[in-house]
Amino acid sequence: MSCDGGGIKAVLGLIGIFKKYASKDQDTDHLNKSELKELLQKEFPGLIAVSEPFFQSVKNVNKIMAALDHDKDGQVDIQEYFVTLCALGIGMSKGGAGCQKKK
Ligand SMILES: [Ca+2]
Ligand SMILES: [Ca+2]
Repeated sequence: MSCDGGGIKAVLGLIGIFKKYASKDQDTDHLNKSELKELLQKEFPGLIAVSEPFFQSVKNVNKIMAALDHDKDGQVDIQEYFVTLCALGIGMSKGGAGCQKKK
């Protein structure tokens, strides 16, 4: 498989972001609460302010974790991470630029 396409590079970049933060403790396959918080703050700044219903209701990392942790094991795995990105991408595609802050 060629890895030269923009789409492949974008997906690899998203995987790289997950691994960068998931690897801050010994469990490199999952984001714990602090890893998730750091990922969201550094890679998705302003996400909570994005006017998407999925994120509007979340006020703290506990609620974010609860929303993303579909299998309720207390951590976010790569599948849960990509499900979240899908929801975000769909919301952003419907909302135009997607990174406008709600007034
Ligand atoms: Ca981890
Ligand atoms: Ca989980």
